[in-house]
Amino acid sequence: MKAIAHGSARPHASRRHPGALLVMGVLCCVITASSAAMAANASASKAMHTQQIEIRNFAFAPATLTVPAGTRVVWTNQDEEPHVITSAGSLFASSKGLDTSDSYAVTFSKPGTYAYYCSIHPMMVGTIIVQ
Ligand SMILES: [Cu+2]
Repeated sequence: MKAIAHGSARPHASRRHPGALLVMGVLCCVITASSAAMAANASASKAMHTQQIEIRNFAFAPATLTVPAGTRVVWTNQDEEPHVITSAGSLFASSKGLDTSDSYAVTFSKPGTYAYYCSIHPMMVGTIIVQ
């Protein structure tokens, strides 16, 4: 019993120890958090390289899309009608006729303004601004 009572003087010593462990734990958390943040950044920049454009109700959404150079733009037709992505001025290759749920992808590596339209429904227009 006396030994346990004597041990009550120890909490000072044993307190320091958990403190050191806590510092190590915090450092460990900081390192883990920063590598998690780096991983998140990596996936965010990867996601930035693909942008989706929906074709719905005879319109492109968004109609105007601004992207950094190197971005892959993917059009997906959500309409029952077929659509054809056609570059105004033939700056990029035209798609084939896109049926429902079909996609067409173009990677824009050079900065510029790329107007396009649907060759079946020429009133459907869109613009991609590559920076
Ligand atoms: Cu169309």
